[in-house]
Order: sequence, then C-alpha cells, then structure tokens
Amino acid sequence: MPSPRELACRVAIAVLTAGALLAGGIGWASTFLGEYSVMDMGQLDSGHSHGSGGVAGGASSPGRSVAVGALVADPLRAPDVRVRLTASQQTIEIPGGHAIEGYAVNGTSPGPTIRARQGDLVEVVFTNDSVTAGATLHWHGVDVPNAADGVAGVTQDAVPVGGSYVYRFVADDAGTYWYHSHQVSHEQVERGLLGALVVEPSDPPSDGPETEALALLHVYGSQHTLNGKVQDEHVAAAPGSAVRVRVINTDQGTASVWSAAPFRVAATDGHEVNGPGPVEDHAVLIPAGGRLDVVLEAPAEGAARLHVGGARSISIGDPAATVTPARQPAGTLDLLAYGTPVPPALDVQSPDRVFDYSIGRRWGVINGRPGNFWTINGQLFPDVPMFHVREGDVVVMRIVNGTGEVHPMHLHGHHVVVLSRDGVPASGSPWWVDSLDVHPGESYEIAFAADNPGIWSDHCHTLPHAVDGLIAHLMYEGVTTRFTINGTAGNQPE
Ligand SMILES: [Cu+2]
Repeated sequence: MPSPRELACRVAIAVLTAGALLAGGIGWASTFLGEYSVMDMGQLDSGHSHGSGGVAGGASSPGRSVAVGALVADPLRAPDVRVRLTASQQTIEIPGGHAIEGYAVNGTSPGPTIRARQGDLVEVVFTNDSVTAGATLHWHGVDVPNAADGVAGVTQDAVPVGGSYVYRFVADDAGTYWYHSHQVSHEQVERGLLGALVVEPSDPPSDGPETEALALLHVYGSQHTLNGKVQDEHVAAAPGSAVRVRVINTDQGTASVWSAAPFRVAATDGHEVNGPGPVEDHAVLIPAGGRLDVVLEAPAEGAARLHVGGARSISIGDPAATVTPARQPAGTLDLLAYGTPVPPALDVQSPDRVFDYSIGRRWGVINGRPGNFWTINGQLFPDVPMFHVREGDVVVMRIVNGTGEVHPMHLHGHHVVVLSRDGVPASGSPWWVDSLDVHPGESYEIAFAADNPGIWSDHCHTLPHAVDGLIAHLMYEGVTTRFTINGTAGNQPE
C-alpha cells in the first residue's frame, strides 16, 4: 500500500500531467485556422524606406476601397483570342510511359497551348467538368488584372464541378508563360492541370528565328516528360537557321538546359535578354515555374542536341541525324552577369518601400498539424507578413534563404528585376523574373513597380513548401476580397 506521502505525490503528478495535456490541447486547437480571409491574416508590414525609419500611412486607408472582383480588363472590349478550357479529373495517358490518375484540360495534360499576339485581349471560358475539389486557372508570369489571377479563396472561389469562370486579360508582354490550377495546387499542378501560353511579339524582329519549338517539362509520378511524352523530339531546321525553344519548367524543382553546341538565352520568364552572348560549356538552370527561351542554330551537318530537364532532349537540324548525348557541364550560367546592361526601366535609387522576406525553418504547428515548417521573418503561417503597398510605389524586397533547401520564389501579378545577389550588383542585361531560385544561404535584392492593384500571392513554387507555410501576400491599399479560405466554397489555394 502506498504511503500517504506517495499518494500525495502521485496525485500531484496526475494533476500536473492533466494540466499540461489541457494546456497543450488548447494551444494545439488554437492553431486550427477554420475559415479565414487573407485580409485578416498575418502581420501588417508597411516596409521601411531606404533612409528614414518607417513609411507613413501603410495601413488600410480610409479612402476608396475596391473589391478584387472589380479589378478586371476592359469589360467592353471584345476579345481577340477566345478559348474554352475544360478541366477534368481522369486517367492521363502518357505516350512512351504509363498512365497516371490526374487532371486534364480539354482531355489532355498538358492542356492546349494558348497562342496570342502581344496586345491581344485573351478571354478564357473555364469550366470544371469533374474535378471534385474544384479548380481554377492561374496565368503564371502574366501581369493579369487581379480578378483573373485564379487564386482560390483570394481572387475567386474555386470553380465547382459544373461551374465556370471567365478569365480576361490583355497580353501586354510578349513571351513564354503557362497556366495552372491554383486550387489544391500542390496536388492539381503535380498531376497535370496545366498548359502553355505563348504571347508572340506584336512587332517581331526581322532577324529573329523563323522556327520555334515548345519544351514543356513536367514529371508525372517519376516520369520525366517533354510536352507530355516520355520521348525526345526533333525539330527540322535548315543548316545555319536559328530555332527558338521555349522551355517551361512546370515541375516542383529546378530544371537544367544544356547543349554541346553553343546557344543563347533569349529570354528569362518571358522577358527578352539584352545582348545575350553564346553559352558554351555551361548549363542554365530554370527554377520551378520559370521559363527560358533558348536560341540554337542548326549545324551545317547533322543536328544539335539541346538537353532539357535532365532526362529529355530536342534535336535541331537534320531530322534523320542521330546526335550523341552530351554530359551536363559542371558550370552553370550566372544570369546576374549575362548579357549587356541597359539603363534601368525602374528607378530604384530611392524606393518607396523596402521589405524583408527572410526564409527560415522550425518545428511548430500549422492548422493543427505539427511539423518542421518554413518561417517568414521568423514567423510561422499564418503570422507571416502582409506586405502593404500603394499603387505607384517602387518596392525593393530582400529575400534571404536561411534554410538548407532551394526556394523558387514567385510573386503574382508583377515582374521583378534582380538588383543584387549576396551584395553583388547585377551587371548584365536587366534580369527580369517572376520565378527566382534562392539557394541555401543566398540573399537577393529584387525590385518591382507596384502598378497592378490587388491582393497577390508571394510564395515558393515548390508547391509542397507553400503548403508548409512558405506563402505571404502583397496587398494594395484599399483593395478588399470577399473570398475566404477553408469556408463552404472549399477554397484551398495551396
Ligand atoms: Cu520552397
């Protein structure tokens, strides 16, 4: 029989244990997010200006307010390009590989390539035929009006089965882009709800390549595909003629491009490189979500082989020729110093706001789920910064990666120019991106013009990382959204 003293001791331990469990449980339960609006989440961050300490009037203004649904392309303008896209949940046939259970657009994955001319108004009537979780379309890299951004729970509700949504935007910037679902995107994008968008220049250069090819890279399960097939491709081209290959990395990780033949990087993320020189004995890396336009000349004899994404290649030249594969060069091209400088299109000498986007990692609980999560400026989701700007601001953002993994950072609705990496100023062509790989230990200074009002996601495009908290938002003063996450509409953008 326990002594009275032992009994008292056991009771005390039991009480302490119960108390600890209760406190832990309450702490745990308090992390369940329930239904929420991104307008209410996070820590208001108005940035700081270069010289002085703070920025005046960062919070929501008492002035005019506008709902994201009102931020649209001219509703009276007739579309120049009109496309119907229908999403479905189905078996995806992969030529050269094996079928997987996934998502298709108009019956295939990738879905149809949309082609427009610079300045065209593109109208896409999107219908969800059978995607049970609902679906949307996001126009990756295109500075669309906010209502066309396709982020479930932020700019629209996920389109339910049988529902539809009309996306309208003016394709102002020529270049290579892509579209994908932004509802349960880590699942729907990985399993194929995506396609390419090519905007041709309104005034194509007379000495530009006559032939072009698309190289959309995606991994279905473990199958590395090129344009949806586990097969290499050939592009017939006359000796000496140039071919532009539009490489789109729709994967969750970095892709490489290389060739034994010299090539040029004509564009990054849809923006032309100024004075691109020949790339030899170097691979070029494309972040997840990023695009690279490569120009390669067909050789005098045979064909040149462009390796794309590690497992696939495109032969350019004589279609009957066989070209031995080239080993991936050890060196990678540094786009920070590639091409020829031009006077900056953006005056970043005295930015209106400077933001920090510092990525870390720690153990914690997000939405009732314990794990080792990403942090932004030391905070776990949803206590991450809500970056506030005013239309017209010039914004500088310092992205620091204090983690052991690469993060392809993607800001919606804006293109950003790289100012420096690890304190080294950019010295080549202006390096415009919308998807930027920030490697472990690196710090980047980027800049953009806040010229597209809305509420915009600013997240890692390794989509499981976004699920694990690597997502913040950029919010313009006075812009509101009525859409919510985790509510009855079932919106789950990541
Ligand atoms: Cu990441």
